[in-house]
Amino acid sequence: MNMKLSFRWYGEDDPVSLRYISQIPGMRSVVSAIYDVKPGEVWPEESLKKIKEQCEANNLIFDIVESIPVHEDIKLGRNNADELLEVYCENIRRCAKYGVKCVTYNFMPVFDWTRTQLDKQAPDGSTSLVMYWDQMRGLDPLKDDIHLPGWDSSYTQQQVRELISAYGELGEEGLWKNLERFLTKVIPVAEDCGIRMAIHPDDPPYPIFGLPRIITNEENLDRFLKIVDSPANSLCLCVGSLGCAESNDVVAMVEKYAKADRIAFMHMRNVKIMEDGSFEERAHLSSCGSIDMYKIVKILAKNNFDGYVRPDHGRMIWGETGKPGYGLFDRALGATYLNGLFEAAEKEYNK
Ligand code: DNO
Repeated sequence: MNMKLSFRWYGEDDPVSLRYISQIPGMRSVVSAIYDVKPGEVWPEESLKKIKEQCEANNLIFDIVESIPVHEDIKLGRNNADELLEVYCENIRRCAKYGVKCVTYNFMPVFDWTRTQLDKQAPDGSTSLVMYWDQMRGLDPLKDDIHLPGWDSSYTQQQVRELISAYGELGEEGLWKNLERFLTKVIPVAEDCGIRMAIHPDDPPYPIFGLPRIITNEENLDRFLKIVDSPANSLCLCVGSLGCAESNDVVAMVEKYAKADRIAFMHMRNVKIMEDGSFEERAHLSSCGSIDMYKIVKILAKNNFDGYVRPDHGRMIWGETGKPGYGLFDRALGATYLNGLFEAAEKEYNK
């Protein structure tokens, strides 16, 4: 196959073992990161070496990192941003030294993905992550002491308040400016060491709590790609993140950016958009959600996509417990489904 099938692994504490991951048919690459180092610190080489060796011992390749987190002070353009950018570049060099070819990151202020419930039960007894507006409305992180799933729980309520007001002052254009500074510094380093940087879209792709969110739609993705016009400055095209806003035509986006060779990594997950704009994460199959997975895979195959693909969040099924979205069973089913779609599409288009 052209595409490189991968699976996210959270390191030795992950209840899903590399051995089990290696038993999934067609599995090639492991997506991981160094989790015991704070954003803004250098990743120890021994830790990278260890993951590489553990993967190799299981016949897997550690060549994709998700994520090297971007420190809030870089996003806010604070005085220490240059120093932190130096550390970021050093981490890219170190990853490259141990065989990494693609690094995923995001530029979301304060919070990564936002959901209101991690274990919403479907009629069949499976559970998944959801974002319901009825649960979301009325929450105000400036007033209430709330911690939504997906947020960095190491912030105190006071720190969250300060960050939110700092981003309020910065605004969208300020965030763009700091992203530009990040890319201008980081992309040449990535180019030099053969790494493609893949930005993850904001999830969900609209402002939450008045925080600026900029990696959200086609217009903004175009703007992002133009800042540094190089394959090293690419997208992690997460169909579930972009696809949970009805206004985004994800299929058209995949087509445009695959043609331009600006997708380094595909996150494949299905979501069902509800009438009021809420959404539920669903099984990977097209028929289970709002996204046509087969159309997307056909477009990738037509464009000879040879980047990384991973089955993104799965439901919890068959009594499995573990990290919400990141169990073994449903993601393995997702992988198998994707293998089927890709085999069919690649044979069709690459005769
Ligand atoms: C959610 C993930 C994100 C992603 C980061 C990339 O499950 O897709 O947390 O890893 O946004 O930096």
